[in-house]
Amino acid sequence: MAKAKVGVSMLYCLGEPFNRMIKRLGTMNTRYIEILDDGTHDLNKTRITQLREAAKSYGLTYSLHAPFADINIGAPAKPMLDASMKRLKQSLANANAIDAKMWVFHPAQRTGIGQFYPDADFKTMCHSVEELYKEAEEYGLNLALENLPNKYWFLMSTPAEFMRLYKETNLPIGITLDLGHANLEAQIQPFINQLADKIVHIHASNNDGTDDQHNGVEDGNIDYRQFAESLKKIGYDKTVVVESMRKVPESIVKLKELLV
Ligand SMILES: [Mn+2]
Repeated sequence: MAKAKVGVSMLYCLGEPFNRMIKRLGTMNTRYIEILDDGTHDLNKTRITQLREAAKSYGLTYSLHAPFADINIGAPAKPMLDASMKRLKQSLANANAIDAKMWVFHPAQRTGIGQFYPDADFKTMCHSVEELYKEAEEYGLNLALENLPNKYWFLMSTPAEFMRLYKETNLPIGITLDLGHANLEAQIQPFINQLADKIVHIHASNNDGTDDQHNGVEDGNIDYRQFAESLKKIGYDKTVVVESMRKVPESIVKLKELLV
């Protein structure tokens, strides 16, 4: 039977020096590691070499989370959109350089001037997705767009928006289902029921439904037992990445118990 793999995101280490994060990589109780290419952990040549060496020493498989701070693939101002795309393309090259099996990126965010340009953010996002898809394809790299909460002004919080993206771009782009984000919009089951064949990566954390708290998987109102049952039903055999900022080791153990 198909089984999911449990991985972990190094997001929770973003506040510590990159070199300390690197030292943790061989001790994570999983070989599936998501690296975050953002903030003070943005990748460069030296860091890419360090990551490649760690992968070799410990037999690691990486996914890379694209930068998201100040990035907007639906930005209405052209210079800002160009800057976002330039940085994202750099991150795609970084993903290729560390042999990442997956590159995860965020959708467009609404802005204070969006009301003057109805629907332009969605259309701009479609263009950006097409461009990134093309570039990823040249590297032979998988990419997956993440669902984000509408309550934080993001597009792509519901299955309907993903279906519209499929219709308008005609691209078979994968989905990173972020359970914490989906929980804020009561969309976990709708995504699994309606888009099971498109989900290629999962971010796991928990919250109380009010805010994206990134708690350990047992601390919040997402029922991970029920979620594990749903995943087994759809035969999900890809990675479920713990993206908690607290109780990370405990969350890895719990998910392995439920999924593997
Ligand atoms: Mn996420």
